[in-house]
Amino acid sequence: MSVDDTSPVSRGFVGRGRATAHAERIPPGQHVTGDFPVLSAGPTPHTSLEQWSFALRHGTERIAEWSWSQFQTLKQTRLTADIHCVTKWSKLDTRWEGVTIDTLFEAAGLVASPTSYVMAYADGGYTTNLPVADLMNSRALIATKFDHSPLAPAHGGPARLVVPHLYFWKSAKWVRGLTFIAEDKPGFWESLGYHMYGDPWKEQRYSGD
Ligand SMILES: Nc1nc2c(c(=O)[nH]1)N[C@H]1C(S)=C(S)[C@@H](COP(=O)(O)O)O[C@H]1N2
Ligand SMILES: [Mo]
Repeated sequence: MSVDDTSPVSRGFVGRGRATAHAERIPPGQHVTGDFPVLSAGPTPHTSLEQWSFALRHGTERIAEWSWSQFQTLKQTRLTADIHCVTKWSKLDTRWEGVTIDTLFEAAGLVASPTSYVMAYADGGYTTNLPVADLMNSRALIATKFDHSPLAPAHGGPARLVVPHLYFWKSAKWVRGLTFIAEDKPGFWESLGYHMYGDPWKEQRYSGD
């Protein structure tokens, strides 16, 4: 929506109208921000593209691994979605580009997932647990671009997981791979009391929610 300066309605009115128009897109307890806050539990790691790789692992087995240049040859998919941080900001219509988990599975020759859960792991030691089902059917990306530009290091560049239908802590920045795990177990924030699943529409912020 654009605001016309010659419009007879005041900006305040237009502002409320805009908020109301998006109300059904805002999960309970969230507010919309136009900014893109940076939330990191530690310093931003800087891995060169030459050193970077992305792997699918199962126990000690490496099912597949791609270098940065190999990763670029995989089918690239665009995803526009609303994101929701557990600290209560939501950002609408964020635009990402990268490789879907479906594409990774196909490229790895995986016809079925070896387990029902994965642990995403990242440079700097961050981890987060996810059901494999939540990563399939183009609902998740390993994103290398935001707003048509290479992903900024502070926001997870060179590559981050994006799973917009779950609270944004599940979208691991600086992601380097997925490890298939036989049983669900907590990652970094989940061990510190965050919810194991994190559905923003059910306000699954903390364990017990
Ligand atoms: N590796 C890593 N990934 C992370 C985090 C982190 O601290 N380290 N923070 C998470 C949290 S709590 C949120 S809200 C989002 C923030 O992403 P942003 O900094 O791009 O807004 O990244 C998630 N992914
Ligand atoms: Mo967060």
